[in-house]
Amino acid sequence: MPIKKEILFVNPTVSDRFLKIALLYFKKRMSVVFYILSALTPKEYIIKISNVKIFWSKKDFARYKDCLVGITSTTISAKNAYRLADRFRASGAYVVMGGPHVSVLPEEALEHCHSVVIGEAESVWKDVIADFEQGSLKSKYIGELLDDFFSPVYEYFLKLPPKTLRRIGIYTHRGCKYNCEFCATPKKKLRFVKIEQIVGLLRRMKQGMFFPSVFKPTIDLLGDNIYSDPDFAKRLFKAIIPLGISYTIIASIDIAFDEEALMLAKQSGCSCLFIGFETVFPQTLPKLSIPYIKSHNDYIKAVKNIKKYKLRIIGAFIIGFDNYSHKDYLRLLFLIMRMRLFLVSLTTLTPFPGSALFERLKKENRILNFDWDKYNVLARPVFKPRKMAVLTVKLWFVFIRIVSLLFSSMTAVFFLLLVLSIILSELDKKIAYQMAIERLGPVFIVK
Ligand code: B12
Repeated sequence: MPIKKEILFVNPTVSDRFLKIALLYFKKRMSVVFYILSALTPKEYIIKISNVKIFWSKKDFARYKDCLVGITSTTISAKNAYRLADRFRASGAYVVMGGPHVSVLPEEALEHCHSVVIGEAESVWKDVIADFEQGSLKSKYIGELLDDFFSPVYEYFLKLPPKTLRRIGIYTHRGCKYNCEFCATPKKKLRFVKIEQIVGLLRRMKQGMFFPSVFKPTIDLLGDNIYSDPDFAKRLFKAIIPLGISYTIIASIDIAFDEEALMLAKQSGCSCLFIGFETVFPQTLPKLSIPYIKSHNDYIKAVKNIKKYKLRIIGAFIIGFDNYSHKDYLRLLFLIMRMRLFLVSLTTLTPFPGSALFERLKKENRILNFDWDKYNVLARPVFKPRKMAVLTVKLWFVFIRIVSLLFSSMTAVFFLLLVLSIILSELDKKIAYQMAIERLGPVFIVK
């Protein structure tokens, strides 16, 4: 088969209008996946990345005839991902898909693409490239979970422009010590990036910044839960202290009762903790049923303790649990009002394929909709709640959303910044710039 040594990586957008706008904000952020795959691709390939592009023309598809097109997908972007895959495949491109959604439902994806990478790609991407060159792409590649998944790509990342690195953020670990029923990637083995590699990348990120000691870069330290291993978290915080950066991090609530961890987090420049409180019934979730949290009232103590160290909190709550009555929604509302968080993230309980919740609700015949566009966490539940109607849950969602916006300290500023940054990122001609660096092989961001 004729092939061109050119790859287009696509991060598809979603159908929901509100989420689409929110994702435009994240357009400035780049998915780490494509840089990992670029690092593992032979240097002679020309690589292009398309991040949440909304308008596609016929030419965009025709351009990649005989090329490899890699598309990532979550559940809410799955339908868009499939639409794009169909059009690329029809235009003569070789389409490979990967990501949490297609890893669970590879047969569904194979109706739209040539190959699916199931699980993590680091161990199999070289085989995909070799088979593409031989004209013998397999339908499925099953990725192993490598313990040291980052070392093979570290040098590549270290050579990326600091601005690009800042847009990607740093993945400090993969996996989580907890196993929540609603998690779409449950029981993922816990693995960490070496602390010296994280520090190396953070140093690189600071390069070229205007007075980095004054205008500190705010960096996202990404991963499921940094407090999965308290010892790792503390060693990491200590190592970051001399760097003088500001960062945000995701952690489970047990960090609130570890004074040493909170102090080190503050000293090392942590500005904000993203914490999943999820429910007013903490004892029903393993990750919240720690000895310190006997009821939702103990959340207030946890929040106070974190605030003592002047750390901000983005608190995540989920609407739609089976055991919620109207009284419990009111309780949740008052709880959010009392907590006075920096920002409140409110989502509807969504049974993502791959989660234990999906399997349970499917068995109970309670899933109402398998249209993935509807799995957007902000809409009405896609399953039948036990105690109330779907619409009632949606109304509670809207009501609590509005009130919680009024009671989080950053809401107005956040929305202003969101709108501003969308406008700025659209005006930013530099989005279509070439990021080629010698010896890395060219990587282009396409509009
Ligand atoms: C960080 C993060 C975010 C960040 C993204 C920041 C960024 N710069 O990309 C933000 C805050 C924007 C975000 C938002 C959302 N997120 Co999120 N997020 C995560 C998190 C914690 C890490 C994702 C990540 O990048 N991991 C590191 C990369 C390297 O891993 P990976 O994506 O799995 O990719 C590997 C393989 O899947 C494969 N692969 C992936 N794509 C491709 C493509 C090709 C071509 C190939 C060959 C291979 C391949 O290779 C990669 C390397 O091994 C995950 C949890 C998790 N454990 O994955 C949740 C997760 C991805 N998010 C999830 C969800 C639901 C959301 C939201 C809907 C909102 C929410 N929960 O509030 C939004 C929607 C965003 C969207 N576009 O769809 C779910 C997705 C479930 C699903 N089936 O769709 C996850 C899995 C959480 C969970 N455990 O349930 N999220």
